[in-house]
Order: sequence, then C-alpha cells, then structure tokens
Amino acid sequence: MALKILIVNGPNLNMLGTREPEIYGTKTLADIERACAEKAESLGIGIDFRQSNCEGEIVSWIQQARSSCNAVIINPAAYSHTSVAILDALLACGLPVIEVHLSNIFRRDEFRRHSFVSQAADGIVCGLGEQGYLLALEAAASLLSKE
Ligand code: CA2
Repeated sequence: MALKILIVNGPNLNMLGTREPEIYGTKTLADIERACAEKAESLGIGIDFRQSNCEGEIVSWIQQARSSCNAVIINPAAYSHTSVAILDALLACGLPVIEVHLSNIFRRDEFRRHSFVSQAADGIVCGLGEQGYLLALEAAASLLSKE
C-alpha cells in the first residue's frame, strides 16, 4: 500500500495570504496544499492535508494517524508555543514527525522561540515559507524509505 503522510496546520493558517505577507508570504493555504500534492505525487506518496483552529481536533487527528498514516508533518502555529497536549499526542503516535514553520521563529518575539512540539520532532524546518513544507515531505519520504 502507498505511504501516506498527514499534514496538519494549526490555528489561523486558514488566513494565510490575507495579512502579514512580509512574515508569512502571499501564498494561501490552498496554494500550499496544491504544491504539497504535486510534490507528494512526484515522490509516489499520498497526503492528507488538514487545518484546524481547535487543539482537541488536532490531537484527535494525530491519534487517528497512528493507524492510517506513516508520518506526520505539522505546522502547529500558535499551539507550538503552548500545547503539551499536541506534544503528548505526537510522542504517543509512534510515527516520524517533522515540524514546519513558515517564518523563522528564532528571529521573532521571545515567546515564539520555544516550541513544545519540537521535543517530538525528528526534524524541524523554519523560515523557508511554502518551500519548508516541500522539504519536509522530502525528508519524511527519506526517513520512511530507511524504515
Ligand atoms: O511561522 C509559522 O509558520 C508559525 O507557525 C505561524 C503562526 C505563529 O503563531 C507561529 O509562531 C509561527 C501563526 C499563523 C497565523 O498566520 C496568519 C497569516 C496571515 C493572517 C493571519 C494569520
């Protein structure tokens, strides 16, 4: 069966392309989903691309991924900096995890420089905009090919 990667986007990422282009670029989340689908096809893997503004829903998706997906790519958005619940779900899911941020969180406000989620991540890509998602897909495919 083809490998499948869950790509989760956290709160407010549905607003991409509408504000703060100097930080987050001009691409919408739909643009990023399309680019990810093209990249995944070229890698011969499937994706399940989702966005939620609710922490509990994200936790449930990660729990479900345990039985339906082979890896998780996550941009937890603001929950990166607050959510032990998402960290625990990622630690429990037993899948490779790659954390993505569009912006370079280390160049921004002090409170953005710590991510709880990073403790569960095999790798982190930040500051490269949409390209970060595509690099994360390549990295996840590479990690899975070594399993
Ligand atoms: O750089 C990233 O990808 C972030 O995860 C984005 C989050 C932020 O809280 C993290 O610190 C870093 C914010 C996403 C909200 O993006 C918007 C974009 C345009 C308009 C409104 C929100």
